[in-house]
Amino acid sequence: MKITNPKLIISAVSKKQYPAGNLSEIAFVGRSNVGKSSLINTLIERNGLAHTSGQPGKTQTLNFYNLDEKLFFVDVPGFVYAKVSKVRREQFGSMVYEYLSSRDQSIVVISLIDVRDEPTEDDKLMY
Ligand SMILES: Nc1nc2c(ncn2[C@@H]2O[C@H](COP(=O)(O)OP(=O)(O)O)[C@@H](O)[C@H]2O)c(=O)[nH]1
Ligand SMILES: [Mg+2]
Repeated sequence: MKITNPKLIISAVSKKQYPAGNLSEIAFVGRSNVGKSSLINTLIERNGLAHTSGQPGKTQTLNFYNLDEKLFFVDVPGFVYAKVSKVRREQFGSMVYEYLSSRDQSIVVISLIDVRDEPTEDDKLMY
């Protein structure tokens, strides 16, 4: 299926900002820098739509991409980012938890893990 019109609808930080409607969602989760945004760009064939970075922790919001009004891709913030404070990490954690536990539409969650390392404690927790 070729996507012709992918659009970033919202960068959300809380539940009330999630898009309305009942389109299904595919959420990409995994630690910072594992390649979530790069994978999204590759799948929808749009370089640079989802921002990628060599710096971990760039995406700090839940980014909802509407794909031709058919479904959403959700770029979920990396749940580990050593350089941010513990408080900030806990905020990320609760934002991700709120999203995964409160959405009514069907969600497929794709959990990305770096094959060069063993799954981390955070990878296991996310799983
Ligand atoms: N070697 C390698 N680098 C990748 C791959 N996917 C992404 N990257 C690089 O890893 C960095 C982080 O990617 P990004 O998509 O921003 O990760 P995110 O934080 O999970 O969204 C960027 O510099 C990418 O160019 C991959 O499959 N192989
Ligand atoms: Mg990213």
